[in-house]
Amino acid sequence: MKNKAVAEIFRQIGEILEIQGENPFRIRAYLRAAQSIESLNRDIAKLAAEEKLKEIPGIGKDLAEKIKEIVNTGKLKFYEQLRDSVPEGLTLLMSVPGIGPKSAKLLYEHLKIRNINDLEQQALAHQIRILPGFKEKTEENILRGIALIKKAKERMPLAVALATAEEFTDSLKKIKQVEQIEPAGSLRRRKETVRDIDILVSSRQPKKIMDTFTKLVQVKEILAQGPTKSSVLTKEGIQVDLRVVQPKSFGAALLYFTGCKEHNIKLRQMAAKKGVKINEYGLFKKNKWLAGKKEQDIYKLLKLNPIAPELREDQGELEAALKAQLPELLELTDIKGDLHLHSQWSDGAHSLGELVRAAKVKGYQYIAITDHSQSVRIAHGLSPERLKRQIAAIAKLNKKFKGIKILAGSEVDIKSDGSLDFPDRILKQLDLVIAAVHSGFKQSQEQLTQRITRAMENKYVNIIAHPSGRLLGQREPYALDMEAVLKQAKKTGTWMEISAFPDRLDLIDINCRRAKELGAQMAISTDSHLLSHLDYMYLGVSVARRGWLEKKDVANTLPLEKFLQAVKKKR
Ligand code: DGT
Ligand code: CA
Repeated sequence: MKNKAVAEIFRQIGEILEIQGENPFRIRAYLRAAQSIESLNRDIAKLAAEEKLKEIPGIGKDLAEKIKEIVNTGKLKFYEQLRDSVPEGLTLLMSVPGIGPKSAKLLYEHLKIRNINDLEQQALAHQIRILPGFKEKTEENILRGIALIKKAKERMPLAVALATAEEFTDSLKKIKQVEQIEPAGSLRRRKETVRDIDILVSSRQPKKIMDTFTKLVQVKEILAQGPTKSSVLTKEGIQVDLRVVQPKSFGAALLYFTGCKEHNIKLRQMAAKKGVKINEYGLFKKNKWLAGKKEQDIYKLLKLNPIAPELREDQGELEAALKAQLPELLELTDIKGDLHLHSQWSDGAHSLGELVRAAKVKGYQYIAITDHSQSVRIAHGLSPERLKRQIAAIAKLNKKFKGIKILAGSEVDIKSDGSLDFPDRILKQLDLVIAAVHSGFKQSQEQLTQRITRAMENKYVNIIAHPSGRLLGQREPYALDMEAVLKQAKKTGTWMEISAFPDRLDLIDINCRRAKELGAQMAISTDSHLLSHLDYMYLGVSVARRGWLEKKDVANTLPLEKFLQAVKKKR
């Protein structure tokens, strides 16, 4: 997929224009386009070929032409000329989260920084705080930005790993000697980021599998090739390990290579206490093989309830399995509606009707349209006047569409003092209200915590969206006393959103679990801006499962009537 490449070029154009002091609207157009292309889960080359580029939010005629040029020729003349007009070190500096064009320019002029390592050295040697306009704090921010870049290079987001793994498993399944195939490792545990992809195959002819694997079109480099284990790098630099085992050992190997390591160690100790031994080949008693074909067989002999891969993090799951106290985890099919959707009325790409039709295909009983509120100008937030018209439009749609309820909602901005972007007399007219922070991320922990907990006190606020504000690989969560926020969620009956959007996945798993312990409820939503984003729901469900959540912990598992009652409960 060329999506990343195109997004990167647009982002850099935006940043160079910023250094050159260009028109802010022009800059923003590029940055916004970059963002929506990056979060697209469709192949941009395909959209270009089908003349569908304009479906992407923020892509007009000019940008569509530029995308076509990149897709067809691999480069963009306009960008190359622009790039030649600024020194390389400068663009590099701007790629560090937290360094804007102005700071980049100053740093470049004073310190002649050429790469990230230079910058890190200078920050560690405290050479930045002595520059005019810089402070100790800037130095810390820069180091944090560098750490983020390094971390993002080491681990990919789950959605990327899943898509890559699927490409490989789809190709490998075509080999007739493959008996079973399953991705293992952190991917199978659905960890939010993944370092490398582990795929497990059972076959009686491993050599044949290995030969095909290392020659797949996705492979750029072979790191290791052996009779039962091979490692390759894809064109995107992702490492994929393939192991082939005998069918008799598939379950045992799957258990072993799913991990996590600490979970495995504890499981082995539990087995040892029962006088048996487990390894990647099976379960043995005095060297006699007793089980190994299926994971289930091994659990059964150990008198453990089967443990879902998402729970295997050594967080008490083995103890719970022994006592038959594992949670009955939420499933994707439990979700009855999506509660956070953007339409063309703000920064979404589609009309209300298109969203409803797509939600019906998903089998949802209800959805909430939650466009932005007036203060979020970049996203074309709705004024009270436009919101009123939208509510009327939704009422019409509810007459037109049967079998699905469309809730008129809003994603209301939480202002810096915790007040909301719309007064109560407007919120009152809505069926569902989501509140979220969109700016002022740098406030102190105390301010941010107060700001959000205050918003939760409002009786019309049903949900706090993407509560921590983090963006995987791009932005750390803002300072927040999450414990206080979760307690407030319980106290006020406000639901915490699990954003299923791939680079958000926010609340994170451990906070979901804590929220559940405190008796708070969650809502899982996609924050869709494109119809294809509706498909991300499964990612949110993965987070919930890793957080030990059950159906009862998630509000949008309720059937329509009960859900409508629950929404009104706070009022
Ligand atoms: P990652 O790749 O860092 O996102 O995380 P994992 O969990 O996929 O780790 P990886 O790829 O190093 O290894 C895959 C699985 O293999 C791991 O989850 C558990 C198992 N494993 C790896 N090394 C060991 C080990 O030293 N002891 C045991 N018991 N299991 C191991
Ligand atoms: Ca791995």
